[in-house]
Amino acid sequence: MAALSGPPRPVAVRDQTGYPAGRQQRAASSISRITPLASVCYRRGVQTSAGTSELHEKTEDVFKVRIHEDSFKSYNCEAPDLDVEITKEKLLAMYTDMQVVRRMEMATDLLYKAKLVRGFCHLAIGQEAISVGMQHAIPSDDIIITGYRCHPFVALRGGGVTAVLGELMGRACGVSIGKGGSMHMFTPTFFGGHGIVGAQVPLGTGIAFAQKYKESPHGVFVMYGDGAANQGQVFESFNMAKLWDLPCVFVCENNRYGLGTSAERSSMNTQYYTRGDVIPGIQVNGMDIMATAKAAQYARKWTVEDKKGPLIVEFVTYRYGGHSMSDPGTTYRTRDEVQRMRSTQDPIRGLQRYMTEWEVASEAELKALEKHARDIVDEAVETAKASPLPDEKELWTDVYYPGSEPPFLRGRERDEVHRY
Ligand SMILES: Cc1ncc(C[n+]2csc(CCOP(=O)(O)OP(=O)(O)O)c2C)c(N)n1
Ligand SMILES: [Mg+2]
Repeated sequence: MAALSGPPRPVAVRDQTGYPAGRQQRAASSISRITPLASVCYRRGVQTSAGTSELHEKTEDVFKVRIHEDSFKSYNCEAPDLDVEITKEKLLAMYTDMQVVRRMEMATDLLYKAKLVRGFCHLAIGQEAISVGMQHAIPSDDIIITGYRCHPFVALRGGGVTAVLGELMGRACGVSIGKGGSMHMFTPTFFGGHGIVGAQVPLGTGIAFAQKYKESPHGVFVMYGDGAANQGQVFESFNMAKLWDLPCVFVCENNRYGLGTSAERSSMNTQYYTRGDVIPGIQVNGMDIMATAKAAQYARKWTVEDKKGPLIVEFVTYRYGGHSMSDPGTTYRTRDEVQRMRSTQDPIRGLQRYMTEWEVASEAELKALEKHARDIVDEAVETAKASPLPDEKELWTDVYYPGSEPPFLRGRERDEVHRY
């Protein structure tokens, strides 16, 4: 509510480096302690301010928009063009979805602190323009696979909010019947949720191979973080994907930090869109939903419709929280930096600016949508809390693909044996 009623408009901070002021200096000094500076490739990236696209023309319910000229960079390909046409209906749907996924993550944070969610838990607050932008840009039956920051994708791609929260609380209504918890969540078009850094990249490449083999019309969006980008298996996947020109978009969510360290301290080249060698890439302002949606559309056309093989899409974004619930996220970056990003580059506030300035919706209508999102999440929290724990028999289900089970399965103790 504060974001809607409060006066601060998204400020068009033209931080051409893509990094908040002061960070370069701090990062450079930390790097110099551990590695020769010469090995660090640091180039200017896209700007990452939300709310910098401008309305050009409006006819009835169609908005012709020009994305900010510093929103894309490209490597071995043309950058996406800056013009977008978008309907009022789409803008309203995007806004609602962004509010819902943020509220869902905020509810998860509270449930975790109340010890109703346990174990590992990674929130995507601050990165909503990516999941929601992609969701609205690609067909609902294209496939997405990601690492641990997966809750928004599950909710958006058919799982729904109750099934995410139920799964996190280990309840029977969870999308994996409460047996998986965070990261172990799937829908027919979302292949998880993976806890081993980078492991989903070869899996996603394999799924893309299957699409090509079956001559399916679907693309696969394989997501990974800036930390995961240094994994060997990522480069092996790049190799195979290009060798066979698979319909595979490699999507790097560069939120500038891995687990307890910054991208500059861990990557010899922080321009992740250039790291595919002969695979072209684009770098995208990951805080402006106009840019993220446009980039996802461009990538799909490149890989699926035009069959040009894989493409790397690097979204430059920011996570407001730590890596996981056990990381306060303030030991390797300053509170000021987080605060500055929240108050000047928030993706939801950026979209709010468009909605009011382009007269898509009044402040009152936006407040009503925000309340609607809050109601959806509040109701989902109550439904999930009321859901029972999974039945004990579920311990033995979903271990093997139906029909391929062995005669029996051993439990925790030698004499605890289940016969199928
Ligand atoms: C193979 C492997 N190595 C190390 C870890 C521990 N680990 C978990 S997340 C992480 C960093 C990931 O950073 P990034 O890919 O940037 O993702 P972000 O948390 O920023 O979304 C590490 C090192 C792991 N889970 N798996
Ligand atoms: Mg990261």
